[in-house]
Amino acid sequence: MGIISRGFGGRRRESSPDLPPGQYLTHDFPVLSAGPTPRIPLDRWQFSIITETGEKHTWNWDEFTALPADEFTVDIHCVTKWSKLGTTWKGVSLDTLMADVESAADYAMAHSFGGYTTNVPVEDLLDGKAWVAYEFDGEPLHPEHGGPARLLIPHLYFWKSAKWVNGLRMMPEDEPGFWEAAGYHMYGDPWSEQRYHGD
Ligand SMILES: Nc1nc2c(c(=O)[nH]1)N[C@H]1C(S)=C(S)[C@@H](COP(=O)(O)O)O[C@H]1N2
Ligand SMILES: [Mo]
Repeated sequence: MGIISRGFGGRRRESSPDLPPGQYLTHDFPVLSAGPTPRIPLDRWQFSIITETGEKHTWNWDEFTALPADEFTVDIHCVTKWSKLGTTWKGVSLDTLMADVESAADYAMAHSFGGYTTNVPVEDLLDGKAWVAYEFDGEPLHPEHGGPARLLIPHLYFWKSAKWVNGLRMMPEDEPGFWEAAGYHMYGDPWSEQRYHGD
């Protein structure tokens, strides 16, 4: 529930206790992409997890969408300061995808069609905290928002939620992904405003 407060000049600004520091509420769904939107036909889509020993687990679209999926409602927070509360998704949890993966690695690099990467600690992927999502608001995820499927890690800034995700590479040591190498924070907790390197 948003709380409406009226600022000087009568401009309405919304705030909410669910809003991390420095964020404002938005009701539309901005599109933020570092490059063009890749179009991936479902018969060429696949998702792979590659462990630190080189073992590879791969799902094609039919195998992936046959896995048990969750419907969940979460808040999302972009480092450019917009937040969107109560977004509803359907996707396969990383717990499900990692169930048969034998790995002792503490970090993972998410990889996307188009070349985007982002790093995340494995513990932030597990215990119901992250999904590979393929529906938004009851409809197939639009390509602009990462369809056919995107990573969703709502408790971290939204740049960690790799659109058009096609795999995870398990890493014993943390390594920066695309934005992290350009100065964004290695972890990205919105509640402690870990926006940039050094925050
Ligand atoms: N593959 C890919 N994933 C990405 C990005 C990107 O440029 N490429 N941008 C990130 C950033 S900075 C944000 S805020 C969100 C934006 O998601 P949206 O376009 O669905 O709002 O996607 C994240 N995932
Ligand atoms: Mo972002």
